[in-house]
Order: sequence, then structure tokens, then C-alpha cells
Amino acid sequence: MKRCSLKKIVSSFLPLVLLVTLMQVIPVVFPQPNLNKAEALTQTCTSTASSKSGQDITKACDGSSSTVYLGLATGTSDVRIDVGSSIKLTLIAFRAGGDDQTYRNRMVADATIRGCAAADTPVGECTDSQTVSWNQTQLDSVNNSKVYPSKVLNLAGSYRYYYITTITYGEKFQVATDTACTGLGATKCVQYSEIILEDTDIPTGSLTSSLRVQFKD
Ligand SMILES: [Ca+2]
Repeated sequence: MKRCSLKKIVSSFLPLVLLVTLMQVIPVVFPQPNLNKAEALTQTCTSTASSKSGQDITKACDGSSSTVYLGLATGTSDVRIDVGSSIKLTLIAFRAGGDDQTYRNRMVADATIRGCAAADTPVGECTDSQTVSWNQTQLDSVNNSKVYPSKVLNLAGSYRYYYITTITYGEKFQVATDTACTGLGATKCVQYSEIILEDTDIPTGSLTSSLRVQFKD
């Protein structure tokens, strides 16, 4: 009797297993033609700053809160961002790293964002710029992997290319007791899991971004 009901169960699951297998095969045989055009946009983050192995700047633009950028050079990020088309940004924030509550010194206290004419415009020639700041109380309230309070941007123009430099919590507030930057000192590295840029002016769905450019309306 037992064997019989087991047989029944197996036989009733068999068509389901076959169906699932078939569904996995179908997309290969019939590739879906309706690829989202927005996904084809080229949007990248690059940096000349040195980083810990496996934690380069692309990790701050991959949409994952579990991957982080850990810059080691001079406590700045020197990150060049290509947002794919000319966009007027209105908000900026960072998403904290997974252990920022333990190592506050690596958080971003000041960020300067510059609008640049081209991908290779020297940073000194990206003249439209703004610095936003987070105070110690604000940063101390950000939990691991959570987003900092957003800051409003008032850049004059729209740009495809942006350049962001940062000053760390350790540098600004002279916190050197909780270093997690072996051999470099507490003020000499910066960590965040995502750079979050937002534009509230662009209609929903007109663009999406692997860079975390988000549209709110
Ligand atoms: Ca990430």
C-alpha cells in the first residue's frame, strides 16, 4: 500500500519535473526578443585610486549591497562615472559597507561631485561642482549596508560624465582608533557598497541603470 502511494506521488510529480525542464530549455531555443533597451546602456564606474583586491570601484556600482569598494590610496575615491546619457542629478547618497558600524573611519564624510564634459576631462576642468557633507551624528546612525541620508544636488547642468572625490570620516573627524586598513592608517581608506545617484526629473521607466541611478517619480 505504502509503495503504491509512493508510486502515485512520484508519477504525479513526473509531469511537473518534465515541464520545468522543458521551460528551462525553451529560452535557449527561442531567445526572447523583447530585451529591455535600457539594459543596453553603457554605464560604468572607474577610478584611478588603488583598491583592495576584489573590492574595486565597480563593486560600488553593481547594485549589490553585499559587495563593497575599499579604496586604499589617499582616503579618496577619484571615481569617474559614466551615466550613459546626459542626466541632471538631484540627489546623492552612499550605501554603507557591511561592517561600517565597526569601522566608522572608512565612511564618507564629504563628497564632491563634478559634472564633466567628456569621459577623459581632467578633474580640474570639470568646473560644475558641489560638495555635500554628512556630520558625525548622521553617519553614526547609519547601520551596516544601509543608505546614508540623501543630499540634494544643485549642479547647474546635465552631464553624462561625473567625477566624485571623497573625504573620509577618519580624515574629517580625526578618528584613528578603529582602523581596518592594514598598514595604511585609519584615515587612508574609504569603503562603501554603492554610490546612489538619483534624478527626480526623468519619468519612470525611461532609463534604468546598473549604476544605481534611480528615478523616483
Ligand atoms: Ca556593491
